[in-house]
Amino acid sequence: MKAHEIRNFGVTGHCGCGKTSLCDLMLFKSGAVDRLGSVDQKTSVSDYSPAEQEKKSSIYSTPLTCKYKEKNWFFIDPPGYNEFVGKMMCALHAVDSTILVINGTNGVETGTGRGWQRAVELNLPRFIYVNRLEMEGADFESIVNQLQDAYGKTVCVPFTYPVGKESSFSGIINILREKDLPSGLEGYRQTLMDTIAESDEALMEKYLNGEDLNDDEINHGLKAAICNGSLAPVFAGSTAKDIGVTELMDAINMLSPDPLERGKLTMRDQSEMDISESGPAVALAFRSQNDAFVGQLTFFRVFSGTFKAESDIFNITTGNKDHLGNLIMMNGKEQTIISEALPGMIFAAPKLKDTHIGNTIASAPTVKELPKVNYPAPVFTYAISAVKSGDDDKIISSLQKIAETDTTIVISRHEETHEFLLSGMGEQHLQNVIKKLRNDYKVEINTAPPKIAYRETITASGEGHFRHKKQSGGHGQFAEVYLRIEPAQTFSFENAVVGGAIPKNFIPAVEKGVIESMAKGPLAGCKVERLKVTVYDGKYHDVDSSEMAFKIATRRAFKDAVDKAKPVLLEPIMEVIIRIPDKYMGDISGDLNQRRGRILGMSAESGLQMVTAEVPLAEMAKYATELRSLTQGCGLFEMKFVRYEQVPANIANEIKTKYQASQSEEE
Ligand SMILES: Nc1nc2c(ncn2[C@@H]2O[C@H](COP(=O)(O)OP(=O)(O)O)[C@@H](O)[C@H]2O)c(=O)[nH]1
Ligand SMILES: [Mg+2]
Repeated sequence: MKAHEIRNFGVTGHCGCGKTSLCDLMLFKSGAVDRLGSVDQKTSVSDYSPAEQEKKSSIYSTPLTCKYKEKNWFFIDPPGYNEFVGKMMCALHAVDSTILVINGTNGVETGTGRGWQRAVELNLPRFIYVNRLEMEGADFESIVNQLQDAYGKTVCVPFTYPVGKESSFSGIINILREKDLPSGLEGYRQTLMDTIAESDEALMEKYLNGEDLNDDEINHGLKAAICNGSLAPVFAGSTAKDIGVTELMDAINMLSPDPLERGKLTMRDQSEMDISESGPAVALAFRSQNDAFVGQLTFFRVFSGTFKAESDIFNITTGNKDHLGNLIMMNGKEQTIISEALPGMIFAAPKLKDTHIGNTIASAPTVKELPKVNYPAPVFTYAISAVKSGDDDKIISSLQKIAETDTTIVISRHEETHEFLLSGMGEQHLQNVIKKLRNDYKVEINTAPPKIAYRETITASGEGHFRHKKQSGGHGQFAEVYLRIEPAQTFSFENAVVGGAIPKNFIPAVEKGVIESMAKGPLAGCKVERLKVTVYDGKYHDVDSSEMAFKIATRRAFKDAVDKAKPVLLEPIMEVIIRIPDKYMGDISGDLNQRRGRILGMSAESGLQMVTAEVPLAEMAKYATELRSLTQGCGLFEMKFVRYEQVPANIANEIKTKYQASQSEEE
């Protein structure tokens, strides 16, 4: 095998558009398998795991391989569901181009927009395959219009065109090669020829002189345009009827880049590295798997150089050494042992000690790290606890194991609420994690909505006073403190005591008392912030005063001051970005209103509507699930914290009442 004979691509698109079926058909047509796999009959080469067969849909990014007309293909079939978006993003870091599959009856969907956008961000050439055209209601022309509106009129141009429609869809016309092109399609040929000419000056000159371009020139121009993103050729087809797929496969061979044609690699530190078969070897770990069936496997994409079996490697990301034993070429669950892995190849390595998803491995320690793999931030969180006490450590270590194979799972402990949090891409995503904990790790957890980390502050100045005096047996306790508090941007503490009313050595105790009080505010037991505290007077007693006495007096004086300073509750406000098909706009904005949200802007992006809004976190707890049902699974969202804002009075009162009730219960 030679690197320039390798083609490496990922298949993307909305779930259910037919990605996996296309992969199965391509494997069959290439002769890699002698029976056509089927998602529906649970015989798919790609969706081979029991969980995928049960679901009849992809859960993992499956590496596949075949030889098609002299080219060795390595391709990845990632899952399309929102909750698996992290896996799709990792997979796209491992490929050289993409096939974006579109459901011919549905057109551009959120999964389409996301696949397109990720490919653009990663500079991946895009081939578009409009599938299911034999179905009733499928309309190629209107999908082309949609694509052109969304991604550019001269970018998404039909390369093949359907003959017949719906049940009479019987074949395709090749726009560039067809001798008697129907007159309505002339415009597409013209656009393609213009694009080809624009890709290269010599071609442009010839073209403008009215000379015909030969096949090599046409292919050269097409490939250049596809590689620089100015053309995303659109293919018409039906996987079910095996129409249009051969043309797509031939185009992959002829028009997609080989692994040496990426130019230079731009590394994480922006330095550049030449790609070659013979230089230092570098690869990215894009998936890891540790399940009962195959044990631990890490999947890599080689970017440059050649990795050998039984060789030492350097994990550039962690700085540790590791060792490659067997190199395995994967085709679904089929494993073939290989002796070396070239640029463009995808291979798996068993039992690596210390190499995780996103890590860069290399044959030499001086190789730089590959660009960072960006994962989406989690959007759904449970507060978790062990069902059986004593299981805590086991739960954490099991979750860490699971998170190693799924980068969108995050385990954390909240600093303010002290809860253990399990975060992911949606309720179903986390339910799957819990199922895995139960079945594979034999531990059970309770889940609850996470507490909101409210905060408290004051809106006016206030003074507080407390005299702590206690006579208990021997010597007593005595301290008296006067505090002034006022709103400020950040916290500060000032000592304004004159004449030694409180001796200097007790001032630190006063400050400590203030800081301790601020950890648990009087309104709802939350962190208090944004205020300046001044101690300006007090009294002490030679024998009975102590640090403890001053801390106690300070706490009570602080509460007294806060009560008088018009205290309010603050809540975290999130910036929320929602991507939905146009038709859900009305429902989504109405729903945001109900959540006390403020819409900041709307715009079209990658064929979808993008809504930017600010919404209190308290209203977003179940949004992942609710957006799903509002949009029939089509909506996507992401959110990040922006700032704290005052909680409206009616809601603040509810929170305070609840807190006071829980306090009196405790007492
Ligand atoms: N009618 C029809 N169904 C198809 C076609 N391609 C795939 N399907 C069906 O669409 C469903 C989803 O296909 P799958 O390949 O799992 O989609 P994925 O989620 O994109 O991987 C399955 O039931 C397939 O049999 C097609 O060309 N025509
Ligand atoms: Mg699939």
